[in-house]
Amino acid sequence: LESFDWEDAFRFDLQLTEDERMIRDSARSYAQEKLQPRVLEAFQEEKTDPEIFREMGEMGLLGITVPEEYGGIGAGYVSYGLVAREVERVDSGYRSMMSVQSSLVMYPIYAYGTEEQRKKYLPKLSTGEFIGCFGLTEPDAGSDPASMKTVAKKVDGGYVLNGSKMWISNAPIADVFVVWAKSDAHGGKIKGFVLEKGMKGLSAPKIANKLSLRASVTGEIVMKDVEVGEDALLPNVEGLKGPFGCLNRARYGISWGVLGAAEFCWHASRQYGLDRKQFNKPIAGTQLYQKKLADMQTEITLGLQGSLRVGRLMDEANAAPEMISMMKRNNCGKALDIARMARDMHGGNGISLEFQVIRHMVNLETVNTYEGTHDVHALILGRAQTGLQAFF
Ligand code: TGC
Ligand code: FAD
Repeated sequence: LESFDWEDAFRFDLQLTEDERMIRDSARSYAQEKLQPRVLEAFQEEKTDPEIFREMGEMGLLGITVPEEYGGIGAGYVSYGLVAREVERVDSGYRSMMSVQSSLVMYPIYAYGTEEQRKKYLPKLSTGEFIGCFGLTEPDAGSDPASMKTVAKKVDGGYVLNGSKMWISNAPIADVFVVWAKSDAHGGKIKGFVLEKGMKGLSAPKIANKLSLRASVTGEIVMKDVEVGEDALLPNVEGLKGPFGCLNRARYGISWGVLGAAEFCWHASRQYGLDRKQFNKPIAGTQLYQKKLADMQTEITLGLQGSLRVGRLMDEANAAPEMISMMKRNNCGKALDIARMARDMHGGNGISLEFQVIRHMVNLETVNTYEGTHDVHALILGRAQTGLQAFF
């Protein structure tokens, strides 16, 4: 029998193409060399450096599945997942910044926009010159986005938007706002609009004092009689399947990203257990400690195989949203368990910023909630196998 690599139990690397490994390695170098050194301060001070978008753009990490003519690199969804894993190995907030820009702003403009909209926004979003945000959630419409109150009223030459969005990643520093509203000109159906910073009546106040995802800025979007031209409408989609088409991609990326955070926690716990002695021996030499390490290794290994499988199906255009729900739910839940375990295994040191596991732990609380909570994805999977919806 061949040897066992504890870090790569199922020889994951052998399942990747050379291009995928190259993209993964360059994302890893960027994340470790440029993001890791600033994350402790960013998290502690609750500061988001907009320059990170420029850097990610330069590294080709924004909108990597978008074709080259619009500034992407036309890579596949496995590559996108690998990048998310490397960025989130440092911090879920940095992966959030990247995935909102890529899946929730560039993707809808590419998939639902006109040629003019693509040319106007995508190249600048891909370099990070423009920062984007995605407004679906509202104060009274989170898990149930169909109950949104934001409206777009048809007027001569365009629309007037009114409403407010809540918990929006990147909003306070955004130049481009993809906002979903019920449009009277479309029978009250949900339509997407692209708004720009500086429009009269548009503001995006920061939500301060988050105790999770502190390196990624979050805000509201307030729209008071915001007038836009016809050219702000994303014409090629209608109804909830518009925002969900974007969420499928972002949720899939999250299923990879959280495993990066989990791997950080696992590796840190292993090393800590080898270095830390109690009762005259390394704590990694105790049975309970090793059981926890074995659980971490197993869940991460299985989670990676699941996300890789879904990624391959996405690249073959043969993936169903329920597959993504399964991997988003499983991997977020498992990563959160792993981070909580890592926090415990570090003892008192586990609560300090310096050892980092508690930062991952509190971040993953958000990731388990946004893009469909753990329980909402259970209901999606329950509906798919019983034919009975249990949302209400
Ligand atoms: P339902 O009746 O299920 O569907 C309504 C219409 O939408 C279509 N659809 C989908 N299309 C594509 N992909 C999917 N995954 C889809 N899911 C549904 C569906 O076919 C239908 O189309 P049509 O043409 O028949 O009208 O809708 P519902 O109202 O019963 O939905 C229930 C539920 C719970 C499944 C759904 O609303 C849900 O997933 N809720 C969670 C909300 C959510 O994920 N919000 C995310 C906000 S964005 C965010 O969190 C960004 S954080 C980013 C970061 O910082 O990284
Ligand atoms: P609720 O929907 O009120 O849920 C509260 C609890 O009730 C949860 O446990 C949930 O599982 C449960 N629940 C709800 N409905 C049911 C049901 N039918 N059956 C059983 N249990 C149920 N949104 C955006 O649009 N864009 C963004 O960029 C964005 N970024 C975010 C960044 C951060 C830091 C955070 C925290 C959130 C962000 N969100 C964003 C919002 C996020 O998607 C919502 O918080 C999420 O969808 C949950 O909605 P809610 O907070 O209203 O919770």
